[in-house]
Amino acid sequence: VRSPVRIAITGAAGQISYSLLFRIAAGDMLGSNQPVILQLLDIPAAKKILDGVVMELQDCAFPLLVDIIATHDPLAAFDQVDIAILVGARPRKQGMERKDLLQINGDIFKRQGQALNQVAKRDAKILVVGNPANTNTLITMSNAPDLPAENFSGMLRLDHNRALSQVAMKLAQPVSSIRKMIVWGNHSSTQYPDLYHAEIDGTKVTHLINDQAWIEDYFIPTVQKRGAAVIEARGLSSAASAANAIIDHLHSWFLGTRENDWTTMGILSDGSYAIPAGVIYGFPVVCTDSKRKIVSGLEIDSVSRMRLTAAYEELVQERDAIKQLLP
Ligand code: NAX
Repeated sequence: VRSPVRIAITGAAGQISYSLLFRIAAGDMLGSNQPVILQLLDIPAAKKILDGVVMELQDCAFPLLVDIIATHDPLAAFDQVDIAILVGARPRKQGMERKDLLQINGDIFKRQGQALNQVAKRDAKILVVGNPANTNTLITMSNAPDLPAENFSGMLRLDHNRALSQVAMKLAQPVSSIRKMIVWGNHSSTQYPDLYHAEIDGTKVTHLINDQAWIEDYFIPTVQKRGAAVIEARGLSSAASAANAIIDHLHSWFLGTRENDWTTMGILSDGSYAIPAGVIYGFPVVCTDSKRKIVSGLEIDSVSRMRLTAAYEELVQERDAIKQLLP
């Protein structure tokens, strides 16, 4: 029997977690032979709800769920963790500027980065979901200097999955037939869902679609604005699909991407594709043996280049706005 993996989840009383925790405990993320310990963090004001979530986890009698810890102390939640999924953040309230949100949430991720640095396993892998996800990843990573930078990522998998589904519906093909999708840049409306490398059975998806207007006027904006469309329809932001993307992101990271394919992760830029080092940026990555590598050598045409640059510039602005949170 394998020893259990310790997984911290922050914002554990929130709506994404309500779709996430049960799937992790059921084995969807790390496989049906991998026991898990859930270390759940939320703020004191959410204690009663968190207690209820713990009751429901207990009531599922999941064979893989070895233990549950529920706490409002980051040092207890991150103690000896192998994986930390940082979901918890303050939602944007009416009248709040994006800048205010950056500051309030940035401070949460600064403190959580420091706590991870103190008590997480030295090879822990950290996924940041709370918005603005890319910049929060940078803040967390920068405040955890003893943990390797390559073990941090921001989530763009929901955007990646949204892009796959739009193409699958357009071509009436199974989602699994589509390979080599990319969503470059920021988890925001400047993201660039890039179809120009995507293939089905070795044929370029752009040839199969053969409709430039659909790509420019429908596909790209639909994927970019999907989060807002879900809020408009549901009155709440994406939750089950976000939880599913978390499962997919970590599944790919730990169990590998499939052959002749890749996925999108927000990772620290290293100069690849002429994106200067020092921001968390969506890149195509291949994962093997729990390590990831940016796919190299893809051609970027001039129109795509403008979109890549726009996303980079937004990330630099976000970084400038929170630079006092970076040590
Ligand atoms: P909810 O408001 O339902 O839940 C957030 C939870 O975090 C609450 O229980 C709250 O008490 C808790 N929390 C607040 N401050 C905390 C702290 N300092 N430590 C621990 N917990 C804390 O939000 P939910 O819908 O679950 O969304 C969570 C975050 O994910 C938001 O920031 C949201 O914007 C972001 N998203 C990111 C996505 C991505 O693709 N990267 C997509 C979905 C989602 O919009």
